[in-house]
Amino acid sequence: MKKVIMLFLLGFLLGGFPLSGYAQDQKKDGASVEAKDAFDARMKWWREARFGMFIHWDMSSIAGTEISWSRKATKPLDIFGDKAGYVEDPVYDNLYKQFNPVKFNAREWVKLAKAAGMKYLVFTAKHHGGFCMWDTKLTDYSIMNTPFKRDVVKELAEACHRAKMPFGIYYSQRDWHHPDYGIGDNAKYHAYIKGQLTELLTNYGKVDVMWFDSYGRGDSIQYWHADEILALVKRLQPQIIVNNRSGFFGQSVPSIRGDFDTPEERLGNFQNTRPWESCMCMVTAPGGGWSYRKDGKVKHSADCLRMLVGCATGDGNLLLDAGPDAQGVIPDDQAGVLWEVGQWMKTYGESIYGTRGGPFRNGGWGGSTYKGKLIYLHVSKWNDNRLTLPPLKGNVVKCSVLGNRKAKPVVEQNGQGLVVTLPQEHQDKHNTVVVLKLNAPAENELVNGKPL
Ligand code: H79
Repeated sequence: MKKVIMLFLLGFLLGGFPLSGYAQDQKKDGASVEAKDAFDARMKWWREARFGMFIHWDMSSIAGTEISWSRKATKPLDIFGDKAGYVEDPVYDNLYKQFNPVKFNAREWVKLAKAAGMKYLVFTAKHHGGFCMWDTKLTDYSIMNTPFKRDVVKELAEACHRAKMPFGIYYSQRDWHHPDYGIGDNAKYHAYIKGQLTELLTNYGKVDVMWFDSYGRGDSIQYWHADEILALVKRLQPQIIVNNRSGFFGQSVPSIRGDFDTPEERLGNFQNTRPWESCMCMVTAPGGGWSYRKDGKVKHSADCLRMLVGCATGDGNLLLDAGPDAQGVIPDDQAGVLWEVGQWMKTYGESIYGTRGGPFRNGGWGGSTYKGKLIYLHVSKWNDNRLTLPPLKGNVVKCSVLGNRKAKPVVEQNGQGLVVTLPQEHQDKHNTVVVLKLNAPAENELVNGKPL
């Protein structure tokens, strides 16, 4: 009996005061700040992964217009208002009745992500339009009321678990379909969100990433109670990694900063003091390109690789987005780019995975990553056949070009700087990866943690 009471008390303590808080946020009450070691341990796989797949998908793929944004309705509280209305509400709101993506195969998606060299996957369980891609008991506006009737979140979670691919859930707190969001009974909407998150974080095994996407206007804490929601998420999945959008992103509140920053549709700046992840579309289309777009144009694989290298050299991750079609298939043009990216990663992946950005600050010439005693210079722009960088403390004991055994780069070092020379014939037109081996850990080159 005593044991039961103890356990109950412990549960209450764990629930009431989440032990896993945030390393960077010193709470004033001194309670429950996660130690740096624990934070680093929790973030380890994610940091090493560097590259993940984002998937935006629901019945908007039938119209081939932008997910949620193309629903013409006013978007209550949304900071951007109604700028991308294409589909009349009665049409958009009935699309789901025809949604029957019979070619959907979760394992194929995971296989494709793996082939691209992606190390985790984040899926839109619910976007701003409010349609739910799982078997939720809290609304009828879900995949279970389509002709398809299959729990897509469940199938994806299972496929990821089976492939040992960390699985993340995107959940939009904005919900332009729910009568209580922003304009109705806020307490009811708050309960709805908590109920849905409880389903998502209880019924699908381990969830590795929680990707929120902000509320519309309103105080993150007083009105939206984002701190309470975050505590619930952490209680249900203690090791989960949460982004910085659990509140209203127009308002920065330390207690809900989460674990990583989220530059959107742009590369993040160099930042090694706090993890970050750029989310970017593989497809370019007016007003978006996140979901399947019939008017979309897929980017070139070289552009996607530039984005990935830009993130890694800036010490961040890239979450590259794909938009499957109404059949449930990632279209050939997108799949082709993913495959090409994967081919590159086979040779050059060691300069991305498990590295940190630096010790040189990235810039017009390219950028660098490091791991142990190795520095990987990702050079996109040579000055004829030379690259000049700030001096290093350590000695370069070996220099080579990744994927090109014939190239013999020459390194000269002195107090003024470091000069790498490589004949043009060995320069890659997009990115030459030069490997410098030092006689000491590359991390020592940082000055008070800052890049050169
Ligand atoms: O899910 C993706 C976007 O739909 C979502 N976040 C990513 C991950 C997002 N929600 N809000 N925003 C992005 C910011 C709003 C951008 C906008 Fe627009 C620019 C709204 C109006 C102009 C996008 C482009 C929608 C219409 C045009």
